[in-house]
Amino acid sequence: FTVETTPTKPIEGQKPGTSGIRKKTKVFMEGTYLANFVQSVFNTLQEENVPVQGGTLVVSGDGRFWNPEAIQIIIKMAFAAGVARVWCGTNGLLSTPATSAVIRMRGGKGYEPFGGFICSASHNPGGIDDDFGIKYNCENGGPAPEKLTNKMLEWTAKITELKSCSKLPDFDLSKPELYELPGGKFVEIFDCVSDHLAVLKNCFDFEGIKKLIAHPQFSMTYDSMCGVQGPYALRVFEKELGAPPGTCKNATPLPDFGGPSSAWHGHADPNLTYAVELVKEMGLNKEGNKVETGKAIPCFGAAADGDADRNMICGAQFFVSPSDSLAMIVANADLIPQFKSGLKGCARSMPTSAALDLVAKKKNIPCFEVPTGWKFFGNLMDSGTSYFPGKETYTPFICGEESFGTGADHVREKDGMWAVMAWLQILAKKTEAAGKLVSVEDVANAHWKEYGRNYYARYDYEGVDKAKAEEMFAAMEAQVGQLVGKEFQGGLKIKINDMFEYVDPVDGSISKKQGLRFIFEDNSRIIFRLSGTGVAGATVRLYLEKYEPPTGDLTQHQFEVVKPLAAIALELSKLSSYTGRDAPTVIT
Ligand code: VG1
Ligand code: CO
Repeated sequence: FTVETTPTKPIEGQKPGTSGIRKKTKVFMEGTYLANFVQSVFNTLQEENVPVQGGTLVVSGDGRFWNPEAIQIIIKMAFAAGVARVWCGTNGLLSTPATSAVIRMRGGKGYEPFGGFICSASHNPGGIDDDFGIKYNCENGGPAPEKLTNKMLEWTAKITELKSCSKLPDFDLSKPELYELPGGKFVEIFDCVSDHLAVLKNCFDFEGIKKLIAHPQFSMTYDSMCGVQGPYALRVFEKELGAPPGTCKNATPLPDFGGPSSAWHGHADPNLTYAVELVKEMGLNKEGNKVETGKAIPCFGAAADGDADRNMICGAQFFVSPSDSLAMIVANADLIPQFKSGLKGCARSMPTSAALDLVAKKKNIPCFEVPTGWKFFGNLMDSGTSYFPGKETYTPFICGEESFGTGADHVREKDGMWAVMAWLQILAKKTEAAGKLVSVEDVANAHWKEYGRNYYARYDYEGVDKAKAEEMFAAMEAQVGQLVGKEFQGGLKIKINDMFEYVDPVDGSISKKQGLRFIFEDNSRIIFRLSGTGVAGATVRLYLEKYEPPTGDLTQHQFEVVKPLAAIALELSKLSSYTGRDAPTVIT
């Protein structure tokens, strides 16, 4: 087969954001939009001496609209770039954490992949009128770091030609198969679940969790929200762990994640606002308040987003905030076999609550604070760690974000399934030790009694005018430092007011302007950031946190507790006058 070269011109705005590039699907479908970006990635890799020639590349996605077409385009471009083997999950499906597992672990046959493309806009809605996206992950299985994504952006601005083996026929991705092409090239389609499952089996005691699931008083529900998690959930929960049929809801991946007619309007984003079916089944409403359902409420409930790297954890009529979930998993890490040699460190994104820091301090392990986005955890996890069972270099590490992302160094992505298994493992061990069923709420209450509670909420102002939002941030930035010492209602006094900047402790790279912080003397925090995953206008994120010590009132409503802070935040930012908004679009 031959390589066709066609001229092209740079397309503006192909800047990778917090996690890959995301645009309206129709933008991706137009002309050579996708091809321009993919070629820019290959050009970057070649410049960086990544062994693309003769190498192995993973190409899959979360099953959203236009995934199959995009995958065929990428395969043909990959061969033109010199790739020898392309690996795809069945039906072109691989969850984001599974892609990471495949890149890291499937290479045992002498074909270590140099990286992978994930066709996904993650928690953004999918469909012809919604969002599409693409992320590139490196040979460690993690998202490309900023120094690489910056080079990709440079290439998108100077690209002149595209290379593709466009005469090749499309490949049938529907079942496991090895296609051999002339010139020693291969396309291999393999079961999308097994590699990730094998990794999870190294992390957890499946037999112990099985016993919990079989406990006569235990019941659970899991909502894949029509994202890519469906096949993984069915296999892990219903097949491996013996949960009854029907435990997994919305477990067939759909190109529009259920679309406008679904209860979550095709927005497969597991939180109190969008995970409508789960929230209802767990006897809650979108404020996290208890609601009577007239039905038996499961003991445990969880959900995943479109590409299954996010998780939401609930007990019966009980919501666990993601920052708390992270801290609670770390606090109980000794119950998880993965950490049997001891947890060596942990990390959180800057806006994530400091609940984790309290646990790390008590356990005497290092706790890192990185900018928002999983790519910043990679270097920390790679420094002195490698997860290949049987090798001593394994140095376990747990990371998480307030945005429903939790994971560890078994892969280099946040992992929705891992977080759920971690909770089930903790409940299983505690139940075994107590001789009676221990609930999610029991674990949370015990945690708060020991460490105190970091009441937390995030307000999102979606689709605001970008120029206005930038003006608002510029005004706050201009004032940085001047507000220290200023006192607000309730005696709250500003201790630190800065723009968060991160120096990577491993490679020294610097990331500036990662969010405005107002930290008060009692360690309450107000943080402002602009989202880097949206496709229309700008999204302002406002993060609010107030700490209550173990001796204080631990039973209040998290959204109520932070309201006075929200009032101060609006005063500090003049958000209403800049954006014209008097209420957030989503509170999580
Ligand atoms: C958001 C979250 C961030 C997360 C990112 C990708 O980014 O805040 O914590 O890592 O989404 O998640 P931003 O820039 O919009 O705040 V996913 O599941 O969409 O890959
Ligand atoms: Co995601």
